[in-house]
Amino acid sequence: MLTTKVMLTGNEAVARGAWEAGVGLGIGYPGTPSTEILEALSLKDGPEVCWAVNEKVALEEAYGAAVGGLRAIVTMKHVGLNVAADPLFITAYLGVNGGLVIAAADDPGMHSSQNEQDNRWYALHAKVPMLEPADSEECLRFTKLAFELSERYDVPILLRLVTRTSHAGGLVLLNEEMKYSRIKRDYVPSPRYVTLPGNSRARKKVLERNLAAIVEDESVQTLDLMEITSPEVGIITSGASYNYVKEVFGDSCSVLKLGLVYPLNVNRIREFAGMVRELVVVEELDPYLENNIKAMGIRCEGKKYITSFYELNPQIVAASLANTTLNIPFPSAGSRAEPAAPGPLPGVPARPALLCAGCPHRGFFYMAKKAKLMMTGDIGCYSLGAMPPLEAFEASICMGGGYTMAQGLSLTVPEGQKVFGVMGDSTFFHSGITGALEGIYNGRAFVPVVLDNRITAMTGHQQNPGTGRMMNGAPTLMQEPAVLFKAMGYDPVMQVGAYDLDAIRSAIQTAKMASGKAAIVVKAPCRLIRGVEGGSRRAVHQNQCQDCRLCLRLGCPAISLGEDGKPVIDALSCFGCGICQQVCRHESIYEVAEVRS
Ligand SMILES: Cc1ncc(C[n+]2csc(CCOP(=O)(O)OP(=O)(O)O)c2C)c(N)n1
Repeated sequence: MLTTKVMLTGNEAVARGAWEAGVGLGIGYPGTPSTEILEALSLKDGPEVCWAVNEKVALEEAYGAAVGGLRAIVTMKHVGLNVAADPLFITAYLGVNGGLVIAAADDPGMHSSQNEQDNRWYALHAKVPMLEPADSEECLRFTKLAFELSERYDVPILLRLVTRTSHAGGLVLLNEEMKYSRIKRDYVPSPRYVTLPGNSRARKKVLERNLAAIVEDESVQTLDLMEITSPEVGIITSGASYNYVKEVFGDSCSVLKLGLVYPLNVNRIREFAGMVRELVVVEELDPYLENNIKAMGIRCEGKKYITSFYELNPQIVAASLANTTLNIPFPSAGSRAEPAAPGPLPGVPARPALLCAGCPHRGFFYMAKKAKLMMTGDIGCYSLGAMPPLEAFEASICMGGGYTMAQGLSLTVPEGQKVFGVMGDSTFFHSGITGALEGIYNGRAFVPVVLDNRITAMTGHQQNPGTGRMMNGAPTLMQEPAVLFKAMGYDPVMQVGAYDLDAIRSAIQTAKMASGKAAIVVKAPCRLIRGVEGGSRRAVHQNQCQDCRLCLRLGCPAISLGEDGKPVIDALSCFGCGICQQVCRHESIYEVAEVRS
């Protein structure tokens, strides 16, 4: 066998594991830190790989493929599992045919997320076995095994990743001669796939039996690591936290690293607890392992020492256990730093996130603020429209919530006032359409707005139904939010160019006054899409500038104050969108004759 050692991120290794397992379908919705799993899988020959419109759709489609006998992997970020929770709970009851693996990546520390929910509770709650790899090698091995376990125990398997496992690189040994071979089981029609109470009552017993059996499975035993090196302190841990524990303590204390984090192997934990004097649980986020171990009647401590806030690292683990009564030697004394909250490094100025220079979202937000709209927002690049100086909307909750929250708010405002809701194109297709329909159905005083930049920008430019391309680049029907609004009954539906401030102003005005139900689509492609051309760059006539600083209220990173205190436009960052020229009241901003792209 010809093998090579390669460096893969955890996400790439999950993709490789799925490919080696003969996966027939990879499907998901983008979301940091999980996005690159499907992107890596799509580069391989063999499986069908695609972006779905949302996570619920992805899981349901994958489940259909699994029932038909294919192996399928579904990918999403942690909050995606909230969207997919309905089918998740049911698929555990119904059982699978081909292996079904759900790779969901948590984001402790909220590097790129709205919350830091600990998805291990989903496994417990939905009764879906969960594997948690600690590094890239395990990502590959655990993913591969997950498909076998799914088929053997007739349940979907959750693969829990966190930002560090997903994005960190690690060495993986690959069999160079391996070829893709799609696994397909026969489809056997059965009433068991129908969710009716009678079926589910019977299936629940099967599920409980299978959950008990999976813990005893021989191959599952290979997922845990029991390292007995000291009778004093034993640490129970899993996933990324294992790496921090090893970096701090090396072999100076005993460690039980759990690979199967639901259901827990009670006997193994009890055996380990019996071999050490004191038991400590080191885990990121919630006391999931700790609570469960305590519920087994085993004495241990965890959150008494280790914070449940944000991401752990070796420094935090070391500092948290340093000043305790635990008899625990610290081989690496240098790691006893104080825990630090996420934030800028000392001495580095904080730089708030900003929309890019030339971002097509900026003009609408500027005009919305001027029009003093009451507006709710959503999740995407355009979330930054809530930040100073744009400060265009007051609240946002989750994908799709931008429209529905606005409708609730509309019940609280004076008669005649309308509440606007704004979201991006990918978010509109993900879960905005149903909210827009709600607005028509219940006749809310609400105006839906789509900032349509023709791409899923926030997560790195994935295709969506509005781009007219599938994940593999093949053409498909290009969906237009304006057409969908019209079909629902919105009238007038106004589509305006994102860099045309007059058109945006008049669309907002019309929508405010319309007796019918108005909707607005603000359209221009994201300036970072390859091939999108900018306009002529702009510059400031320094002697004509009246220093009113209106242009600075756009929050464009290309515009700053020069040495003489007047605004200057950085020639390299300016995209030539021209909205600064439109807001300038003194004609002090002009086009420089040179085309940039
Ligand atoms: C349920 C859920 N799934 C995925 C994400 C990750 N995510 C955040 S914004 C976004 C897409 C934004 O795209 P779009 O609406 O087109 O706006 P843009 O970033 O292009 O402005 C995604 C996928 C999330 N936050 N929540």
